[in-house]
Amino acid sequence: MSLIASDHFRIVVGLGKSGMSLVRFLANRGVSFAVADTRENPPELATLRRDYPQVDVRCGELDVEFLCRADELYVSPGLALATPALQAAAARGVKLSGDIELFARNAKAPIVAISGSNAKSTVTTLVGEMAAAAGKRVAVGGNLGTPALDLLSDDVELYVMELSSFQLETTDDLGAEVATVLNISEDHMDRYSGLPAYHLAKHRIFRGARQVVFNRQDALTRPLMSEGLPCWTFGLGVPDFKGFGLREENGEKYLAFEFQNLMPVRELKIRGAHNQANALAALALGHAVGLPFDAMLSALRSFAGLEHRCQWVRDLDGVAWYNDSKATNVGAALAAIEGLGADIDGKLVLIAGGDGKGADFKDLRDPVAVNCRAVVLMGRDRELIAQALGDAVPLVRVDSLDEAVQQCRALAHPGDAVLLSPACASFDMFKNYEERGQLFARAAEDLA
Ligand code: UMA
Ligand code: ADP
Repeated sequence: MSLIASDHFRIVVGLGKSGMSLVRFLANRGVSFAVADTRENPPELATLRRDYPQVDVRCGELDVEFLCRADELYVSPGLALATPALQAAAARGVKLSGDIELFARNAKAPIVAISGSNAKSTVTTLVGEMAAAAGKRVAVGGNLGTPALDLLSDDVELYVMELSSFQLETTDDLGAEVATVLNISEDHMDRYSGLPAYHLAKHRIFRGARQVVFNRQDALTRPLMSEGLPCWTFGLGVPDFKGFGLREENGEKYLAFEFQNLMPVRELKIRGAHNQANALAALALGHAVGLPFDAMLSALRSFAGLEHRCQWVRDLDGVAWYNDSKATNVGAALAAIEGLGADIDGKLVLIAGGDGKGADFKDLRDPVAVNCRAVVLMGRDRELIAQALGDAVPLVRVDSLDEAVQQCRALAHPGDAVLLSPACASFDMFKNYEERGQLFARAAEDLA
């Protein structure tokens, strides 16, 4: 049974990947709906017109009267709920919802739900690989990759979902088997009034959860109301009851659960303290849903990390080049600067800048002063970063990524590493972070 009333009229607002998944879901269940998008030519318009020519679609400025014909609006995570037309419709009694709420109402298998400012994709992928190694029929997606509704199937035994704060804003009752917020640092400040509002959105992930996982090193990840729920924890310190952490024995560092060593840290292919935390988080989530340790550890041993996350590109004249294009906020760039900075003999030459999404860059100053030889700045918000860094290290301004790569070649000494870790979104100069990372890697590979 599909848990969706068929006598109501819906409007899908936003015709990107998640909007199109909503269209398929609603059409397959015979629900009547229309589509709206503020863009004149939304990405999935041609697909919609080809596959569902009968669906009424309105492009351009949202029309409140049109929206008010619906009982419920399914709003894309790309559109702020504060959009005046959406608020006007809500004020007239139209319910605002989203694809994840519908997914949760219709999923028949347990859900592992993962949010956080950083590491979501890495941990989601890891838990998915652990479940597959344990022989589970697992579906992995959400903010990462396949939209949630496209994953729904009676064959699935476990859903592993990466969820963004935008998706959670329209989700009232997720009902996950286990939910986590991995870490919280400033991101998307162009969509939120401040950190408290962003924190509240993230914490909606715990609604209806049967178990929770939180980060012992980040108080903001603790669920506000978890009394009575089984709580598992992770962190880089020595673990205690129900905790995952690190233990040292005979000079060897181990991933550990409670009082038991699980696996030497050196067997992980993914590098840096932040990735040890990610491995521990994945173990905690997998353990909560009953995955056996042997399968989880074998998945951990073979996981080489995701593209664009502190990914090694090449060595040239004693300088290593790393692509961390996915560092779209300050917290992610800090993890890379501190993690990689501690791992190399020399210094970092950092490429930063882009669309800062309203962030405050001041936390970059001290780690940059300690770890960097120079910073090459590009993109729309490069002057905001320059102001935050002050005279910590030499700053070089450039107008293109190619120019940035040339400058890094000239600035780096043998033993140094060049790191693209922009602390910003890419949309001011590139299609997305993948394109930025690919162009960087190509330019670095082309250096003779
Ligand atoms: N937009 C409009 N008008 C609209 C609708 C969207 O101008 O009516 C614009 C907005 O600027 C928006 C952009 O289009 O940012 C994309 O919106 P969309 O509705 O076309 O997005 P989808 O293709 O459905 O992609 C969304 C997620 N995008 C966002 O949350 C911005 C994808 O996450 C997600 O993979 C996909 O659903 C499937 O679930 C991407 C992302 O950048 C990877 N997420 C952010 C992040 O990870 O930081 C949260
Ligand atoms: P998300 O899906 O939340 O963006 P990713 O796994 O794609 O997370 O990683 C995004 C960025 O965050 C990468 O640049 C990566 O180096 C950095 N990162 C990974 N793990 C952590 C962590 N535990 N804390 C802070 N930053 C991290």
